Order: sequence, then C-alpha cells, then structure tokens
Amino acid sequence: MTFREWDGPLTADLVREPAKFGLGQVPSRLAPDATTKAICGYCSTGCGLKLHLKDGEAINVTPDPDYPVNIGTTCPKGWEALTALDAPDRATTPLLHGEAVDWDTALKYFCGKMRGIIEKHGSEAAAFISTGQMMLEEMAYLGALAKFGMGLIHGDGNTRQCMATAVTAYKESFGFDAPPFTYADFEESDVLVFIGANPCIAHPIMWQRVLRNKRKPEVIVVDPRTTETAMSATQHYAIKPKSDLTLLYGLAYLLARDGGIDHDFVKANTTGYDAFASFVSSFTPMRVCAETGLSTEQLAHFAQTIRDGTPRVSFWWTMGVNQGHQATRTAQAIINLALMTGNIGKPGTGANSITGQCNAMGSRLFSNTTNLLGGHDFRNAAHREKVGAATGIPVERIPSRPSLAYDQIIDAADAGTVKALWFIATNPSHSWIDQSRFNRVLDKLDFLVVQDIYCSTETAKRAHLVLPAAGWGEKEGCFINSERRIGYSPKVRRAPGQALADFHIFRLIAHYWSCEDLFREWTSPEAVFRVLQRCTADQPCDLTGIEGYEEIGRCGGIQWPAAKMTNEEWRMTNERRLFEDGKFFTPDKRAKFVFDEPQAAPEQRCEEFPLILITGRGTSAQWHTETRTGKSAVLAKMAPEELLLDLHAEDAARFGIRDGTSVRVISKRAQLTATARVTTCVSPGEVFLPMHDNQVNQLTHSAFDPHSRQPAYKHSAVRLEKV
Ligand SMILES: Nc1nc2c(c(=O)[nH]1)N[C@H]1C(S)=C(S)[C@@H](COP(=O)(O)OP(=O)(O)OC[C@H]3O[C@@H](n4cnc5c(=O)[nH]c(N)nc54)[C@H](O)[C@@H]3O)O[C@H]1N2
Ligand SMILES: Nc1nc2c(c(=O)[nH]1)N[C@H]1C(S)=C(S)[C@@H](COP(=O)(O)OP(=O)(O)OC[C@H]3O[C@@H](n4cnc5c(=O)[nH]c(N)nc54)[C@H](O)[C@@H]3O)O[C@H]1N2
Ligand code: SF4
Ligand SMILES: [Mo]
Repeated sequence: MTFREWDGPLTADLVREPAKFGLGQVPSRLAPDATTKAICGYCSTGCGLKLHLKDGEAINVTPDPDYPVNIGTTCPKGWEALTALDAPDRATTPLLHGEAVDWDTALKYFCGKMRGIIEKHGSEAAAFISTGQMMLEEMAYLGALAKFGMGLIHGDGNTRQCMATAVTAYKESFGFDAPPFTYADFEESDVLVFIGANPCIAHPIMWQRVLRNKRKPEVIVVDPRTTETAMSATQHYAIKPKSDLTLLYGLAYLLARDGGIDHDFVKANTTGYDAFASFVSSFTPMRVCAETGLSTEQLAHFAQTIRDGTPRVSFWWTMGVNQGHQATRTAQAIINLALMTGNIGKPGTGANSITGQCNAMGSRLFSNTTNLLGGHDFRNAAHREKVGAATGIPVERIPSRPSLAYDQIIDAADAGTVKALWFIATNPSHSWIDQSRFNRVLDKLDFLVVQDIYCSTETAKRAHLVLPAAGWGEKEGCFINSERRIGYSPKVRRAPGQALADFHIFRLIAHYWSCEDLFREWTSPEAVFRVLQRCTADQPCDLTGIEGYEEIGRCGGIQWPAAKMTNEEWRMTNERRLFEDGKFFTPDKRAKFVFDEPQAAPEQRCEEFPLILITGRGTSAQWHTETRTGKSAVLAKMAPEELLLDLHAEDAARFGIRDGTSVRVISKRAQLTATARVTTCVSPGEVFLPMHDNQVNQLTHSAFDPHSRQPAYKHSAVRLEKV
C-alpha cells in the first residue's frame, strides 16, 4: 500500500551495490497521485499528517483532521516537513576522510576499524550514541546490533540531554518510566500547572489542546522568563532560576498545613508521606519567598489555586525542570504534589512529563541503552532470559551491566579509554554542553563515525566516516509520542543518491560484522516491531495486543498499555491514562514520596560574571541545531535573522547596552557576539539565548543531575560587554 522496504535476504551483490538492487528504493504501491497518512518527525506531540503524492512521491503536507492528537492542525514545522529532504547538503554517499566511497568500502572500513579497536583495547573502547529521532524499529536494531551483535557495553542517546530526568524520577517514584497522561487531560483539567515548559513554542499543538479546554481553567506557568506561554496564562510565577525545588516543597507545606491533602489516596496508594510532610515543615513561606523571589501573597494564591482545583489539577513539566543540577528531585517534587492531592489516575490530572523528540518515548523503552529492550534491566538475570527468549538472541550475548551515561562516555574518551564513537541522528558538536571541551574530546578519538541525513552538520564535519541516511518520509516505522501513543509513518519518497534507511544501514553492518544470523527475523521494520512486541509481554508497556502496522494506522495510533488480555476493552476508547486503579508499578504497588535538600546551582553569579544565562527554544520554526528547519525559506521567515540576546532594561542600562546593538556575551569558557533585545520578558540579572545557534553551548557550564546525569543547560554565569 505504500513504499515498502526491501525485506529479502542480503546477498553479496546486493550488499555491494544496495541502491542498484533496490534496497530502500522500492517504488510505491500507492496510486501515483494518492494521499496517505504519516506522523510528524519533529516533536513528541506526534501530529498526524496527510501526505499528498504526485507521480508516486509525496509533494505536499496537510494536517490530518481525523488524527486524535492534532485534530486537523499542525505547527509550521509540520507543514514544512518535506522541505528538509530536498536540501543540497544531503549526504548522498558514504564519506571516508571526506572522500566519497561506496557502501562496500565504507562498511568494510567501519567493521575493520571498530574490530581493530575492540581487539586491541577491549569492548569498552567503542561506544554508540543513539537518538530519539529515528523510528522505533531502527533504534531497537541499532541497540541490539551494537550490544548483542558487536559486543559493545556502552551506548547512550541524545535523550540523555532531554528526558533522562523524567525517566529516573518516574522509575523511582512509580516503579516504571510511565508518564501517566493522555492529551485529553489538557482539556479536562480545572487547573493546569506548567513548570519549566513553554508549549506555545515547543509543543504548539499541545497548547492548542489546552485552548480547547471548556472548563475555564486556571493556567499557571512557573518560569523565570515571561514566555509566550506565561503571557497566555492566568498566573505566572517568575521564580529565580533553579529555585523550583524550594517552591514545590513550599507548596507542599502549605497544602499540608491548610487541608489540601487527599489522605485516603495517600494512605491507600503511597509510601513515605509522613517523612515527606515532616521534611517540608521547614519550607515556611518566609524561607520559600526569600529563595524563590515570590511574595507571600503569590505563594499563598498558588497553593490555594491547587487546593480549590482538586480533584482536577494537572502538573506538566519539560526542560526547565529536566535540565538542572537537582532535576530528578525537582521532577519528584512535582510527582509528590500530584500524589498528596490525589491528582493522579483521573481525567484532567497527573504528574506529566512532556517529551521532546518525535520518538523520545520509543527511545526510553527500546533503544537498548539505559534499559534492556522493553523497559527491562540489564542487571536482572530473569530479564535477560526473557529478552533472550523473545528475540532469539543467545542470553550470553546480553550484557549484564548497563552502559556508562553520555557524559561518562565523553569523560572516558577524554581519558583515552574510549577510542571510537558512533553517533546516529544527533549533532552533539552543537548541542552538547560546554561545547569546546566536547569537540576537543572528539578530536582525540581514533575513530569518529557520524550517521546523518546531511554531510554538513558540525559533528559530521569532524567525522572520519560519514554514513548517509534516509530521512523521515524516506523510510517506514513507528514513533511513540508523549502520551505513549504509537503511530505509524510510511515511506513516501526515495532517498537521494546512495543514502539508505538507518534500518538498512544496520542490517548491512550486521552482515559485514558476520552477526546477521542473530537477526534472521529482523528483516523489515514490521518484523522488528513484532520482536519488540514480544519483549514487552507483561511489562507496563505491554504491546502484545496490537495486530500490526495496519491496525495502528486504522486506529489513529494506539497508546500503551495495549496488552492482549484487555484489547477488546481498549479498542473501544483508544484513550488511556495510567493508574486509574491507584496501583503503581513498584513491588508494593504504592507510589513513593522521594525528596532531598535543595542545593545552590554549581555556577553562581559573581563579580566577574554577574548574570545568569538561561537557554532554550527560540521559536516554533526552529528545531534544535537547525540542520532540518534551517533548510526551509518559509521557516526562516518566522525566525530572527540574527542571534538575539534577551536582557532586561536595568541590565542594559547597567552595562551601557542599547536595544539592537551588538553585545559580547562572555562566560568562563568562551565568548560570542549577539544582538541585544531589551525586553521585560527576562528578569534583571538574567539573560536568555536560544539553543539553535551553534555557539551558545560554548558558553554553558557543564553540570549534571547526579541521578539522571542529564546536563544542566539552563544555568551558567556570564557577563556582557559592548562591542
Ligand atoms: N520549536 C521547537 N519545538 C521543540 C524543540 C525545538 O528545538 N524547537 N525541541 C523539542 C525538544 S527535544 C524538547 S526537549 C522540548 C523542550 O520544550 P521546553 O522545555 O518547553 O523548552 P525550553 O525552551 O528548552 O525550556 C522551557 C522553559 O524552561 C524555562 N526555564 C529555564 N530555567 C528554569 C528554571 O530554573 N525553572 C523553571 N521553572 N523554568 C526554567 C525556560 O525559560 C524555558 O521557557 O521541545 C520540543 N519541541
Ligand atoms: N544550550 C542548550 N543546549 C541544548 C538544549 C537546551 O535547552 N539548551 N536542549 C537539549 C535537548 S532537550 C535536546 S533533545 C538536544 C538535541 O540535540 P541534537 O540531537 O544534537 O539535535 P538535532 O539538531 O535534532 O540533531 C539531530 C541530527 O539527526 C539528523 N537526522 C534527522 N533525521 C535523521 C534520520 O532519520 N536518520 C539519521 N541518521 N539522522 C537524522 C539531523 O540532520 C541532525 O543532525 O539538544 C540539547 N541541547
Ligand atoms: S507540534 Fe510537533 S508533531 Fe505537531 S506538527 Fe509541530 S513539530 Fe510536528
Ligand atoms: Mo529534547
């Protein structure tokens, strides 16, 4: 019905010249001028798109009016989804030391070099960095190939930059990485609390769902900046950066003091509340207001709104929480508020982490990096047996310890123990924290491989070997969105030149590594989907009840859990939230209150660097390192032409800077030049830069949450100078 991927056996001829034999190039089975449906490949909202074909190739996009996520709308990136595919800097052939080579040469080199390093220095000397921006099936193939096939121990993903905190927090508090909500909760809340989230810019279609709420909700935004979302809210609390933990404990104190607790729920379904209540007793309004910068009236009003909103308060958080030096405890402080007020498992409630990338949720369960396939634990022998049986991989090939985290892999590369790195669908030479140091480490490597759809990314330019990948629309597979909805996206374009779907690149590597026998069943994305379904049996993310791609398409996506036993029931609604029975995934089925003392952020203002630099998303038209959105003239018109530094008028006066003039932004690590935008959207003493410019992470201070090891991108000290 759509372009199908080639799924026959790999023969020697085919491997030598994959494009000639149609690998990844099989023509469409759709009528040449058909319309088909897909899921957007940018953010985790997971909007449904309609793709309109001409002569067998997609030429236009419109929103899908029937898809339950976006109901006929998309943001500008969705409308422009195809443009990125036509860019002139697409990687169209493998590049070895900058020279075009064929796949045979490239893959022999890849395997020879990786094997050489592993044989000489051990299996810990090579690592891979995966992504939340590939299809589920190819991401799983990568993790399985690298760990079970090639014998690597270490592999992490760009989801460490993004979702690691939510994962760690949920696992400890709920017993499994389980965001509980469904998007209908945006429409069914009486009070929505957004903490460190700017959905107007970063998740515009989720924000549309908030606008559909007919309950006249209170919308509360906690953000040091007056963002587009804060401007549209009914209450905005511009707290001091990284004072969220204190604020959340202060709210817990007031709720406990003033009768805002759902004691029945707490007693029946949680552990640790008494210790938590006694812990927060020192978070008096006086202390909390001094540390957050709020007035006592503001704090009291905030707490009262939550109390009045019970039982329909929902809490939503994103990177303002996840990227911090105490990120995990902050996320858990949000979870604690939802638990103590009984705001979980009911319509319009929840402690809800919004994901970032289109398949970040897929990566959390199936990348085989932090967790063994299907949300299992590498350290657990029973889990290894189960995944071995489900995949047909001999259990002795499954490592019994988890990987180092991303920053630890980079430290190991710096120390010289990791000598080869393979990056797939991520551009960390731009996006990783304290960039200059990161790039110095990359330059030390014996072997750097980058697999990307463009040959021009900051990371690809440093690579010894570039593997050219097909992009979204040029391959098929599934994504899992923020509300745990699995959506299917078809192939509607041919990839340019010799570029291949990541899926087929992994298949070829398995062949060249001589471990393809392990992956006999992994012949097509849908075949891999079936393997993954088996891995999820009896897990909270059970997918065993799904018939296959056709059913996913027909249902408008399917949320997990989707187990066999209950499938008749879930097919009736196709809208599920977790914990409706008050049972969590911990051994005693109770959610846990977890807490810790707040600590000051590692890099503070000082005389030399008197301002705090906050970073984040700039506009809805810009995506991360801009490799894709930067290719669209339409999107370019919606973004500023130059790098803008937001600063408050007081600071402008203090440093003698006028609106629209050039300003040097200097941190301990580097400096850059930006154009000053004097605005009341940032507080005095704070400045903001969007992450989309490739110099911004030269400024950022490298600090990590100790539990999730997620980088704390949003708190660095800087000073300004007139140019
Ligand atoms: N247009 C666009 N959309 C995107 C993306 C993109 O690049 N472009 N990326 C996607 C991805 S991967 C992600 S992870 C999401 C990110 O989505 P968001 O997290 O919503 O985006 P950010 O701008 O990084 O951060 C959100 C807010 O956190 C605030 N913040 C900073 N420090 C603090 C603090 O200490 N406390 C509090 N409470 N708030 C703080 C910032 O001022 C910012 O407004 O967006 C996704 N959607
Ligand atoms: N200062 C600061 N830095 C930040 C953040 C911040 O808020 N502030 N946010 C962080 C967050 S939340 C995130 S998620 C990261 C994102 O950081 P990255 O993951 O590095 O950013 P992207 O630009 O999305 O990189 C994706 C790469 O994959 C390529 N690509 C796209 N599709 C495909 C495909 O199908 N196959 C292959 N092989 N390649 C493909 C793209 O061309 C691009 O080079 O940035 C982090 N960095
Ligand atoms: S909101 Fe996200 S998923 Fe929807 S169209 Fe925009 S980028 Fe794509
Ligand atoms: Mo992200």
